[in-house]
Amino acid sequence: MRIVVLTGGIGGARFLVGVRAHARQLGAEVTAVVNVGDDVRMHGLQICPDLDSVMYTLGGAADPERGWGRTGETWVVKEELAKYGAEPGWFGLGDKDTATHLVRTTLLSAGYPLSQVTAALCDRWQPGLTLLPATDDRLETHVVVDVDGERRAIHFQEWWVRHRGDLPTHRFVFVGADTAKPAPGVLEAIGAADVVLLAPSNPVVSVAPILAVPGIREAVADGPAPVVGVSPVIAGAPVRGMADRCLATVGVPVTATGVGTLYGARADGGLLDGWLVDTSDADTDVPGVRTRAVPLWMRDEQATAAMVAAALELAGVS
Ligand code: GDP
Ligand code: FO1
Ligand code: CA
Repeated sequence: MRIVVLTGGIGGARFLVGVRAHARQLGAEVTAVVNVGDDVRMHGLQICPDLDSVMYTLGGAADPERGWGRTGETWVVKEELAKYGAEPGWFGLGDKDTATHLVRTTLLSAGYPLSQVTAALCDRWQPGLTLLPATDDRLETHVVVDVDGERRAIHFQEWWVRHRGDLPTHRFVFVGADTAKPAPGVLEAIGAADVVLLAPSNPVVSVAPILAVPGIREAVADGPAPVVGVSPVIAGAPVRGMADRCLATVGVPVTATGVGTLYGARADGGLLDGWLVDTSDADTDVPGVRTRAVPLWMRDEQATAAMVAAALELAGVS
């Protein structure tokens, strides 16, 4: 069996731990198509937060408290940058993490595409599945906000990390998406999949930028594989992060029904055949979509693998 997962960073990474565990039992192959909209160049280094969250988590090296960056991290480079007054001071690059960005930036500068660079980094981390960036092209999420009485577009990281989303926010723009091409292997994996899963990732700033790459949404919506999404919202709240602020910006209720309706039914031009929600959201109703309620707290690998088993059953491929 071939499983494709569209995913963001921390939430998606935790989900993939369960996907990998269940896939091992089935002898299935997994491809994760990862958001690159969070990517940013800082201090001359190319940083890919969602790819790295997934790579470190599956490699057993992610900091469990923060969810991003490395376990056992030190911050000498950050402190030295601060002593130079180097901006941006609000974004922390750990020493171990910096080595990843140095290797990535060197390979990108030598002309290798991000997909090949990601594969090279994964040689070290052995994530146990194929990690593909949604695109090798530049695609950055920018956020249109009011700041100091002025309307401006700022980089997603400035919105998320510096301002914690706490600004009057009008919209998200996926800069470069119009002309981006799916990375090599993305359309092939979706076309050959037995099932496509939407991870319980932030639908607005993790999954939407993947789908904004021309060809990816179409490949999922019109492809042969059943599509099942897993709700990132439980009992009207995002489990962690700022999905509530993001959903409010695009006018979607912070409920499992709201997010399911945002993705929509395949039969009505949307994406979903099935929508997996938490037992506390058993009343979820998304027209045209089969809904099932199971516990969706990703407490540990076993609980998450059980979610994945339920998603495959809902897809009719278990
Ligand atoms: P990010 O890119 O690092 O923000 O991570 P993702 O976009 O992949 O995932 C973030 C989302 O994961 C959050 O909006 C949460 O709603 C969701 N999430 C985190 N933990 C859980 C969990 O245990 N269960 C479910 N269903 N969703 C979760
Ligand atoms: N998140 C923070 O809240 N503060 C940081 O200083 C920070 C630095 C950082 C460096 C590298 C990296 O890969 C991720 C980093 N993150 C940081 C997390 C990340 O920016 C966000 O959680 C995501 O982009 C949202 O998915
Ligand atoms: Ca992200």
